[in-house]
Amino acid sequence: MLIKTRQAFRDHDVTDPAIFQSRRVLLKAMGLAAAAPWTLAAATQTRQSIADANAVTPARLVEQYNNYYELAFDKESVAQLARHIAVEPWQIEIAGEVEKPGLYRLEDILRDHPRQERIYRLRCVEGWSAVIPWLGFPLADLLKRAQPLSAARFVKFTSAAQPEAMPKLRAGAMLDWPYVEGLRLDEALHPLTILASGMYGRDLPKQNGAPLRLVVPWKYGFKSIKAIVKIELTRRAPLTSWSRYAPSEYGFYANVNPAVAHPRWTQTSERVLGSDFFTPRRKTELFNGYADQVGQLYSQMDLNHFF
Ligand SMILES: Nc1nc2c(c(=O)[nH]1)N[C@H]1C(S)=C(S)[C@@H](COP(=O)(O)O)O[C@H]1N2
Ligand SMILES: [Mo]
Repeated sequence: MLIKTRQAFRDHDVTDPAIFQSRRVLLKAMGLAAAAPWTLAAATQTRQSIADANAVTPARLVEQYNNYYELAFDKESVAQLARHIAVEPWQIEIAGEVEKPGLYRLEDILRDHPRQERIYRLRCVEGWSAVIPWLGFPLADLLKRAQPLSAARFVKFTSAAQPEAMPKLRAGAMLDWPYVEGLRLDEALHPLTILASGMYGRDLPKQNGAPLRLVVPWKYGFKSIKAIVKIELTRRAPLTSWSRYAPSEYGFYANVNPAVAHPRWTQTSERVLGSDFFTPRRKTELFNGYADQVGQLYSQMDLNHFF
């Protein structure tokens, strides 16, 4: 299925016997397996926990646990700090290898591209994930309007730089600001790739990338750049902020892949946001579960390398 709708997610039965099994092993180790009621409770709870891994994450968690390095390097203070970001008026520059470069007003873009709900899993390279109902439209629709020239092969995205509102920009800390990300043109044109201006049925909170952010669900979260002010079509792969900072840790492609470890930690599993101590970690899937839709894009590529 191309797009996981809210309904499809609820109906999806994802009980995983392997995890069910490991839970019983854990209980056995705790000396509890003999007690039938406990086992039964554990089984029920396990089903519940695994089902939760596919349930939409509560909005409050997604709004209060954020990576936004312009603001802070921890996740808990981002929501408060984000209040100072100015999001009105907002313009997006479309530049580079296009027939129709120019400054586009956000309200015009949103008027011409009605929002659809897309429920995607977001998998951060740090090893956690959340299931988020975005409101957005295919990036392809906007790019096609600007009419890419035949020389265009990549897309470079740039985030807003507002030093008054962004402490880490004032400090010149960590990354080379503004935050820059990029996609190959065919990735950018893929129907799963969206520009989101909302989530959970409302406009995007500032900490989640208002007023407009990218969402590329089969790649690690750092590709999903927030507060976009510029989209440039280029001939060469742009140098992205995280690749520049640590090329061996954050590649340009950054496709979710449980078989390729980050140099400092494994990527085989992830903590589902909202999990408690007893919730098993979720097994990370190749392309974050979207292999059927996007695997074809990488048929020529050695996936055993972290790009
Ligand atoms: N401009 C900008 N965009 C960004 C980031 C950032 O620090 N700055 N962090 C990225 C990372 S690492 C992740 S995991 C996601 C987090 O999105 P969320 O806070 O909406 O969950 O945003 C991505 N987009
Ligand atoms: Mo991330």
